[in-house]
Amino acid sequence: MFTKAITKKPCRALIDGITTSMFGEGTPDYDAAIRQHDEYVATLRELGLEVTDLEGDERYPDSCFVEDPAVVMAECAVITNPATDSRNGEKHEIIKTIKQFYADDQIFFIEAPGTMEGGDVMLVDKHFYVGLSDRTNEEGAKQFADIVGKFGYEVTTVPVTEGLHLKDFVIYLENNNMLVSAVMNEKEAFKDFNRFVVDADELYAINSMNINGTVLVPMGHPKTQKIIEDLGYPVKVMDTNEFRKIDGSLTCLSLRF
Ligand code: CIR
Repeated sequence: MFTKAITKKPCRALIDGITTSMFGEGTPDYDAAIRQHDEYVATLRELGLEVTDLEGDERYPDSCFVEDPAVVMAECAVITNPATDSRNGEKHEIIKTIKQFYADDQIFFIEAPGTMEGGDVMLVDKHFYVGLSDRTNEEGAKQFADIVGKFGYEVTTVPVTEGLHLKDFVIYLENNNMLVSAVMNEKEAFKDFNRFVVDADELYAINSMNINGTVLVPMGHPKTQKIIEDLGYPVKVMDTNEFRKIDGSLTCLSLRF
């Protein structure tokens, strides 16, 4: 069960967020992004989480995507080392909030030349799957494995070849169920899971998010929504369209623990 989340409001500089346009074209609208973010925070609260919603930070256009500068779990928090210049400083900000929830000896760091972003980190029980991507390198994954290994977690690395982060292409829904892209469906690492392949025209909906049994699904993906509903999960449809324009999806907007 998740009891807490950290979120951060979008800033006006969001329009300068990094994008590959892999999921959508255009420039985010700040006011619409604020409304969508407010709804996201309200939904987490409705689902029982105590949410610390931080103020926007104009120095970092992508800083609402708090999932990337830290990875949190019951025993510890890992401050990552975001790979891009415009995002790297986010780690110095998020640690201030992490320190409200974790003691100094529970906080660890990925150090250069290691890079990592939380969007590449997926937890299944006591097993982390870490995407090797443009944002997370082998050295980052190795440092992460050394840190979390002390707490009994296993780590398996998975190459990310289709776009930004691992969790854009595979997500764990609990109960051994996973949403996967056709590419992730072929990975040995995921062979023992019940895998549900999401159609290419709905790839963005792979990044759905199970919060204490309810699955948040991005608006406009009826086939994926049906897969999730047919599995028996209550679904809450979320509008994330402004974040989607800069490669942002549901999990990236929070740290959950
Ligand atoms: C970036 O390129 O870093 C942002 N525009 C999007 C980050 C999305 N993060 C995530 O999925 N964890």
